[in-house]
Amino acid sequence: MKSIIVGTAGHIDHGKTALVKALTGIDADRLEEEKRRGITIDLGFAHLEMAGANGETLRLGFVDVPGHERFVRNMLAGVGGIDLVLLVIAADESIKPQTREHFDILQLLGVRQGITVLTKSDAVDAETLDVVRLEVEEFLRGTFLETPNSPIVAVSSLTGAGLDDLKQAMATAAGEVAARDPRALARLPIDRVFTMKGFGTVVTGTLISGTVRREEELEVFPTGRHVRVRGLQVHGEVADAAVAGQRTALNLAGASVEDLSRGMTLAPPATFKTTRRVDVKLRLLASAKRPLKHRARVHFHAHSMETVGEVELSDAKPVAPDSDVLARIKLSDSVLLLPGDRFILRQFSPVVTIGGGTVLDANPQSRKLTVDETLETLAGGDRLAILKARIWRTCHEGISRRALVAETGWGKDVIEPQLATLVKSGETIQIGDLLLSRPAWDDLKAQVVPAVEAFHKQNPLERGIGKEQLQVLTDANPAIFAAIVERLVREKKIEIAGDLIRLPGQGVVMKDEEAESKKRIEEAFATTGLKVPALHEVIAGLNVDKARAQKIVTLLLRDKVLVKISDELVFHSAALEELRHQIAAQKAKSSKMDVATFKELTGVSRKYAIPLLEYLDRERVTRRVGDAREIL
Ligand SMILES: Nc1nc2c(ncn2[C@@H]2O[C@H](COP(=O)(O)OP(=O)(O)OP(=O)(O)O)[C@@H](O)[C@H]2O)c(=O)[nH]1
Ligand SMILES: [Mg+2]
Repeated sequence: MKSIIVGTAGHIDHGKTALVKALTGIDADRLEEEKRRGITIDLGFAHLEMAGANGETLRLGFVDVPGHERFVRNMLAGVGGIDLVLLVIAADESIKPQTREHFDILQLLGVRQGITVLTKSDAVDAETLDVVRLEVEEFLRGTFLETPNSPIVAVSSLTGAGLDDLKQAMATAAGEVAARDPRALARLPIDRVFTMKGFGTVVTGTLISGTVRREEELEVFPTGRHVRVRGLQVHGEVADAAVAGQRTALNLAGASVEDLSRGMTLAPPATFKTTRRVDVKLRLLASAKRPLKHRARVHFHAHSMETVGEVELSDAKPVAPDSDVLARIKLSDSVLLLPGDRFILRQFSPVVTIGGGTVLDANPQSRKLTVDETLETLAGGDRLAILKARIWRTCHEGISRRALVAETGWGKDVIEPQLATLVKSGETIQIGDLLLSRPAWDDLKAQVVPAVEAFHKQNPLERGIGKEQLQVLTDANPAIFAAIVERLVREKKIEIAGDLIRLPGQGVVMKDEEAESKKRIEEAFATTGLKVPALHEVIAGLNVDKARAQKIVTLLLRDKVLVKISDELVFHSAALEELRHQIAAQKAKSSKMDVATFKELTGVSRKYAIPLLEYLDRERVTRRVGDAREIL
C-alpha cells in the first residue's frame, strides 16, 4: 500500500472542488460560507483508495485549495506536503492569473509529479478544447508538467466524461512518486485545530515525514508544549499509526484549542530547535515586477506556517527577476524549519507571489550572511560533504551527534554510516559523543605544548600550569581538551602532576640565589620552633628582590612547608607538628588547659599564644570553653 497526497491547484471557479467530489464522492467545501457562496475559502480534504498501476492499493489523500486570489495564503498552507498535483484549468476559460500564480508556487515548492486537468469539457466544443489544449501545452513547456511526460486529461465532472482516463493517469503518476521514509523523524505541520465532542482537541495535517503512533508523546513547535497522542485517524478511520504521506488527524491530550494553531509543527520531543533566521537558496520569479532589495520585507510561507521576513543579501546587491541567489531571511516568529524545506515569498504589499526557494541552514553560525564554501556545500553537496561542512564549521567546539540530527533532520541511521566513513579516514576525530575536524584537532594539539613551554619560561618557580588555566588558554571544550592532554601524555610530550601539567622532567628550576633564599627562609623558620621571626625581617635579609622573595614564600606556603596562621605569623610545619604532639601529651594529664598552662607548655609569649590557640581551635585540636580550652 502506498500513501500519497494529491493537491488541487488552479484559478477560481475552474472546477477543483467539483473534480475532487467527482473522484471521491466527498464535498471538500466544509464551511457553511463556502457552500453558500459556491467558492472555496479554506483548505478542504477528501480521500480515495484505488488500485495502483502495478496492482498495489493506493491511498490518496486530497487537499483541495481555494482559487480566489485573496485566499492564496490558505492555498499555501495546504500545498506544502503534496506529492502529486492536479492542475485544474477550465476548458471554457483557459489560463487565468491564479493558474499562473499557483503553478509558480508548485514549481518553487519542487512538486515533481502532476496531471493537468482540463475541466468543464462539456461546456466547450471539440475545436475549442483542442485550442485550449495547445495553449496549455505551450504554457507547460519546459516544466515538470510538460507533455508527454505528464499528461493533459480533459474531463467533465458534470457528465463523468474522462474521469476513468484521469484515474488511470493518477495511478501511473502515483507509481512515479518517490516513497517517503517512514523511519525518518516525524514532522506534522498543523493545518486545522478544532474540538470534537467526546474527544477534545483534534489537529489535522499532512504528515510530511516519519511515523506517528498512538500514545506517543510529541512536542509542539515553537511553543515547546508536550502533548500525547490519545487517538489517531488516517483518512477518517481509526488507526494505530500514521506514516509519511498520509492525511493525519490526532486527538491530543495536554493541549486545548487555544494552545494550538495552524502553522505549528508536531515532532518528537527535544529533537529539534526552532529558528528565527535561515540561510536559503532563493529564486525571484520572472513575473516579479521589481528586483528584490536588501532588507526587503516579505511574507514568508513554509509548510502550513506563515510569518513576516526580512531578506538579507550578500553585498546588499538587489536580486533581479528570474534569477537565483544565496540569501538569509530573518523571521518575525520562531519556526521549525530544516534544510531542504521549501518556502514561498510574497511581496509585502501588494501581496503577490514573487519567489521562493529551499532552506539550506536553519542554524546559521554567523551574525551576518556569509556566502562562503560552507554555504555552497550546504546548497549543493551530498550528505557526506554536508556533514563534513557542519562539523568543520564548529572548529574547536566540535558538535554532538544529537546536534547534527537537529541541524539536518536526518535520523541516526542516515548519519551514522557517513560519520563512520569520516572517522575511519581520519578526517574527523571522535571524542565521546563529540565530532571534531582533523584541522581543528591538530590546531588545538599544536597549541598545548608551546603554551606549557611558555608558562615554564615565565614562571620558573612553578612546577607546572594548572589544567583549567591551560584549557582556558587553548579555548577548547573540556572534553576535547581532556582528550588532547591524554594523547600528548601518551606521546610523552607533556606530564601530569596532580592538577598541574608540565613538560617532561620539568621540576622547579631555580636560579642559585633563589634556591639559596628558599633554603634560608625555610631554615629561619625551622630553627626557631614556635618563637618565629617576623616574615618581613627574614625577607629583608635575603639576596633577592622583594617580589621574588614573596613568590618563594608563596611556593613554600603552597607546598605546606610553611603555614600561615594569621596575617603576621608564619610557622614551619614541623614546629606545628611538634606542637600537636605536645598537646596530645598534655591531654593525658588533663583534658582542660588555660592560656597560662599553654604558655608554660610551649614557652611562647601571649602575642603568639592567642593566635596559636585560635589556630588549634580551627584545626579542631582544641575547643574553646569560656577562657580555657578543652583538648579534643
Ligand atoms: N459544466 C460544468 N460545470 C462545472 C464542472 N465542474 C465544475 N463546474 C461548475 O463550476 C463552478 C465552480 O466549481 P468549483 O468546483 O466550486 O470550482 P473551484 O475551482 O473549486 O472554485 P474555488 O474553490 O472557489 O477556486 C460550480 O458551479 C460547478 O458546478 C464541469 O465539469 N462542467
Ligand atoms: Mg473549490
